[in-house]
Amino acid sequence: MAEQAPIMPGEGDILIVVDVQYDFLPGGALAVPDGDAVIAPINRLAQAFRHVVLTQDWHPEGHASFASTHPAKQPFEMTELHYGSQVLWPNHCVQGTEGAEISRDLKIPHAQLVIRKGYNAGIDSYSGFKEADRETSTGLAGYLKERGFKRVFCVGLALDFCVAWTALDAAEAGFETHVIEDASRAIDTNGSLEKARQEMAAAGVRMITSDRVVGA
Ligand code: VGL
Ligand code: ZN
Repeated sequence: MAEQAPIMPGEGDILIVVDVQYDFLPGGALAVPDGDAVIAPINRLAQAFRHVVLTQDWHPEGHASFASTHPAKQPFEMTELHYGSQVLWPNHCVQGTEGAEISRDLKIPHAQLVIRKGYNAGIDSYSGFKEADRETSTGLAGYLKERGFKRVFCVGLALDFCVAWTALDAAEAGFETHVIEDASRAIDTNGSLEKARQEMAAAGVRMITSDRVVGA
């Protein structure tokens, strides 16, 4: 197979660092297996990108995605909310708590925007672009378009939820979209990783590794 062409990040490219928050890191309320392995590659990638945006999962107490909000439900079970089926999670990323903070081990002082999501009590938001009702927008697509970005590179936690949904919405919004696998880790509950991979492939999202990125 021919070697894949190197990627040289430029003015039209944005790195989106998804949800690298203490609750998704080892010891956190919804720790992603091996989650802290994303930090070193993300820090290297961020050096190669002039333009970086961070997302931050940011739920009010009693959020509809928390199992504790629903009588007799356990984390990782499913329920039906007004917009469709929803995985129920342990309480995580509650606004203003330590667990909701973005890891201080990320070294990205040049990040240009932090987009918070999941702040509506009744709607989850895996995606940095659109909430789980698939209607409520965070404004990120408009922001990226107004600034003229053409290619989106997604990394972070978790590959099968917030990274995948962010990438799917980036592709749908018309960006050429890449997910950098070695800078992401998955939760992988009930087949979620395989499903996310299939959906991303079908949507034309390109899975790459950070060694393709010049300067990372
Ligand atoms: C996430 C589950 C619930 C994520 C956020 O960042 O992937 N997963 N909230
Ligand atoms: Zn969440």
